[in-house]
Amino acid sequence: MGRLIAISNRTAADPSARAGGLAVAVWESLTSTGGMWFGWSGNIVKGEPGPPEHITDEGVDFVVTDFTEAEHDGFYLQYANRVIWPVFHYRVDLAHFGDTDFDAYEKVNKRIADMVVPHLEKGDSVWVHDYHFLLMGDYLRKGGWDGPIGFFLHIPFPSPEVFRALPEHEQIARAMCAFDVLGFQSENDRSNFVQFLVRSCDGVDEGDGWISVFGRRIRANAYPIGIEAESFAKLATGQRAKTATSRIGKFLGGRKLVLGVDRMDYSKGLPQRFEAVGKMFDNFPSTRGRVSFTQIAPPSRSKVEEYQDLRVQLDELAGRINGDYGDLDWIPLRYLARSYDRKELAGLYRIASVCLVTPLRDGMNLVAKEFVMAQDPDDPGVLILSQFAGAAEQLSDTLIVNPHDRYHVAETIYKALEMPLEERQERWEKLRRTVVEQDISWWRQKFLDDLDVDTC
Ligand code: ADQ
Repeated sequence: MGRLIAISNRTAADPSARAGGLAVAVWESLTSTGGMWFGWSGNIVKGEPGPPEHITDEGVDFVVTDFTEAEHDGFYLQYANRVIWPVFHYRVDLAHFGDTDFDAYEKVNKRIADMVVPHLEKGDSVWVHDYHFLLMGDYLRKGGWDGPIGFFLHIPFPSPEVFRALPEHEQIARAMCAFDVLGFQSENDRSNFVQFLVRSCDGVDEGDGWISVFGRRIRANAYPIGIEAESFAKLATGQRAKTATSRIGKFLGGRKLVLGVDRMDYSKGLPQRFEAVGKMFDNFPSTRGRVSFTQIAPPSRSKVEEYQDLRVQLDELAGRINGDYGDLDWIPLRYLARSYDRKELAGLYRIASVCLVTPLRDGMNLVAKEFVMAQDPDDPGVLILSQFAGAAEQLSDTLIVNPHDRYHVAETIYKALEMPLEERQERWEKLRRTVVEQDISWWRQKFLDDLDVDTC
């Protein structure tokens, strides 16, 4: 059985990063096959970085490197997060196409590839993660590696027209075809990628995921990422969850909770969501004083200007909505710019009558799946899901909305709040089954089977 070699920007070398689903899935694969995990240490250094640090934990060898200030800025903050992230989320208007950032992106991809190649042995399979490393396959090949390389994109792949807005799209597409198996979150993303190859690169779609392009045969498929479904359900009835439920219960005082949980990111559609909630209080006066909306949104990438602007916009909107609708004994909209422990989140999901997952674009969105698993089967809440989240392909039995249509979102929240118990249970049972069947282990296995990695 060959080893699995993982490459991602952040690794689970830091035990606190191990709680997330992805870290768990990759970790499980590595401990079962034996393997290595390469990435960034999380440190930024002045001057040249020292030699990579080796850490061994439970049979997994981590090799992590520091970034220089120039790498962290050009590769991470600029090209990855101010070019690829906005363009792949259909926000070309927010992209900053600098002169030198792609150079930094190329150099970091090459430097990490050069760090990996000497460790590779015959029989190994490489699994590269996410938009930071779109060029990694090409550099591994140039470094002499001809064994299998898989790639999984956690964010959307945009439509060909939008992808073409990226000045370096040709180089990126060609480099991506050095991977053997390319995994996308949804059929929609997969089809965008394949359409680009067929229309712009003379690729031939041979069916069943196979594509001939640039003299190679590669596979592109949808592998929707899942969560650790059963264990998340257990968290929702644990002590820590109950404490969180009782704390928010005191605040609610019998009112119904409408909940949002997101990283503070412009892709998540938070201003549009706040406005829709305002519209609901406006158009459905019976909800006033009876319903409270709480949005949990820890700031992320706060060194990037667009994220700072979003924070200001949300602060203003929250103030305005509370000013317009609030009363002496009622706060219509609460917005908590901090993160909570997963166990506490599970409790909040469980007590919520409605969860709003309304991104303008999202690769998958795991909050939607976590909310489903946290519900009480005797009295499940209702998930309202954006048609632009990858999760909408799997969770089509829930209430699906266009997040730009504030009136319709407002109406849907009202409909969810009024939904009879029987309908809520029927819908929830279908969602639960999907989330349990297509959990994180299912996702990992499906991908690694296609990459032909033998795991036990
Ligand atoms: P993200 O954009 O980070 O992930 P998401 O899928 O929703 O988005 O995952 C967020 C995770 O962070 C969830 O597990 C959630 O519980 C947690 N989280 C969110 N807000 C939190 C808060 N306030 N406090 C504590 N925890 C919080 C990227 C892509 C997604 C894709 C995932 C996985 O953008 O589309 O689903 O990767 O592939």
